[in-house]
Amino acid sequence: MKKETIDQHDKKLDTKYQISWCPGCPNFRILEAAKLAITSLINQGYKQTDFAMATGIGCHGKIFDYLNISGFYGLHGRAIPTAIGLKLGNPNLNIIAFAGDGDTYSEGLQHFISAGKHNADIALFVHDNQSFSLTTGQPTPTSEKGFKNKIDIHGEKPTNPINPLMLALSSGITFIARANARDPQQTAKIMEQAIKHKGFAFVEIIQDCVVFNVPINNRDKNMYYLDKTPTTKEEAIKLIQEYDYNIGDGKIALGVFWQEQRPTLEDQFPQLQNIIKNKVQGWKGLKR
Ligand SMILES: Cc1ncc(C[n+]2csc(CCOP(=O)(O)OP(=O)(O)O)c2C)c(N)n1
Repeated sequence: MKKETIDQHDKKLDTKYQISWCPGCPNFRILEAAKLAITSLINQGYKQTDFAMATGIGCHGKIFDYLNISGFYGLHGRAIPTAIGLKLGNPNLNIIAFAGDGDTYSEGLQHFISAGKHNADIALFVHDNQSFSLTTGQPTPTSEKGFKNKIDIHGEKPTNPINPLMLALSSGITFIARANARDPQQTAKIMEQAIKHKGFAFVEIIQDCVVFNVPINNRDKNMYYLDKTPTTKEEAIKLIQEYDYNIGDGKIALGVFWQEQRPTLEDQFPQLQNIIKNKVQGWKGLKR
């Protein structure tokens, strides 16, 4: 990971819309991290128009209005296929999917697993507040056991949460990382690495929910950054399993847990190679 940090984001990335997230919501910091990551890439020669996003529906999805890059405000659970569609439409774009934990691990679960298999060259940033927050706090697959809510029969989630990083590893995802929303500088660096990764890059962003999942707030004391990316799956699994997504005193590792290179989805489309090689804008540049 690079040492330098960027303090200020490029103001071109701001929009005129008033932000309607709750005061204190870490989504503000995820937005800031995304702006810092894109600013850093712009400083390295990328253009603002080289990026596009797809979002799901939820509190996280509102980022579509606050980040000035092109994109598609998609459907709940469908940020990943929407992002893949954008990539296949113009493979020269760097596509970012912003999604919620409900979006990704509940309604959109199948897309997450198959994206791992196909290895489309997109980056997925999951705002994991362990709750369906826009719809007022129903449990998602990552909500902790005992999560108090209005839909479980006894008012509490009876089952253990899934560990999305384990799922990512077993789905063959080629870049797997975890970040802390409260630390935009480090999150930006991880996002930057994810965007540069050739293949499907998944960044799980641990996020508090200041209204509907208060017990998970303030876990920073349990978090630490990995010094280096594990080189074996055994090592990666050991670190991933330190945190089981229940509330406890266990350590929560942050950083890149896994990275490997495999042919991407786009590599398998002969039609796309001309577009990629000649950097033409999308399919209209195709010679028929
Ligand atoms: C197909 C579909 N199913 C369900 C909904 C209802 N819905 C809208 S937002 C939302 C919760 C989003 O939760 P999550 O993805 O975790 O994002 P958060 O609000 O926590 O950021 C749900 C269930 C919907 N809009 N569309």
